[in-house]
Amino acid sequence: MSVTLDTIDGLALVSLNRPEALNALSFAVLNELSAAFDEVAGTDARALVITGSGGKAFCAGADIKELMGRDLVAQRDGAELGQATFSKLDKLHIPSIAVVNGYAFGGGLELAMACTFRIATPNAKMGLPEIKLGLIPGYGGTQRLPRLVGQARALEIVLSGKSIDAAEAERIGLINRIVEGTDPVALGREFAAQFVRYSRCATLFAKEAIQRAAEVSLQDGLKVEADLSTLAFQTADAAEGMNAFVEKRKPVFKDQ
Ligand code: DAK
Repeated sequence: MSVTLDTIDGLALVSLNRPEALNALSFAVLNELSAAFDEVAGTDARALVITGSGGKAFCAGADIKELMGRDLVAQRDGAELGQATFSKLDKLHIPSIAVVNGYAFGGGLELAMACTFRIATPNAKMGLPEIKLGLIPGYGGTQRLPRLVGQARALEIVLSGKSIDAAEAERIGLINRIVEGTDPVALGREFAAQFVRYSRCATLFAKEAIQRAAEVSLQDGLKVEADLSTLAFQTADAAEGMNAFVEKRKPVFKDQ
């Protein structure tokens, strides 16, 4: 298996374990990731952390050697598999964090961009170099990158195929922050600690409302917010949170 799924302290941990190929995404790896995301969706994990093993790469992209020589129908199926897998990740009810501790190119950056958050070590290098292979991104990169960094920067990154470092990625909003350390799991857990204690219901509603902002008009987005914020008031966790404030104690959320 090139993908492992573990649980530590209520966090789901997905690791890419193909260091000899810099964790490149073969179709087998994509299928394993898809199954892992299904499994995570069925657990009560409060967040998902994704890491790449080997210390050199988060993921060097689609497996170039495997992509070669496939016919048009197989390529189309491949693009749909990659997109569907990353959409599953994007739509998980819990936040996900990609820990980019080295290279994240092509499909590797597309995987990271489908996560709710991206953190990176100072040595990280990111890019969508498909143009250098005569290709364009096929696993969501042309759609998620402009939503994160704006159209002009996305065009520059995709049309040049250039690699950008962690400092630049942070500056343009491609990553949330640079983190220092050698244990990617520990870095992911530390980042997740700031939100895992809150109600899963409120977390889900907030994530859903903000993600919808990128897809709908302001008017429709405000309606989504009105609906979801009203729904949040109906939860037991909202009653607990407000009671705890009035009673000057810490809330105990039960995800209900
Ligand atoms: N695929 C397959 N193998 C890879 C790989 C990749 N993406 N990246 C690295 N490897 C393998 C290398 O071939 C090498 O294997 P051996 O030769 O030892 O057997 C091993 O990993 C170590 O790599 P290097 O020797 O190259 O290591 P370096 O430190 O020298 O260089 C590097 C690291 C990350 C700069 C370099 O490996 C590199 O440039 N890798 C390729 C990065 C890349 O171009 N990624 C984007 C791929 S395109 C689709 C449409 C589009 C796409 C997919 C599907 N459909 C319509 C279906 C495109 C997606 C992409 O991601």
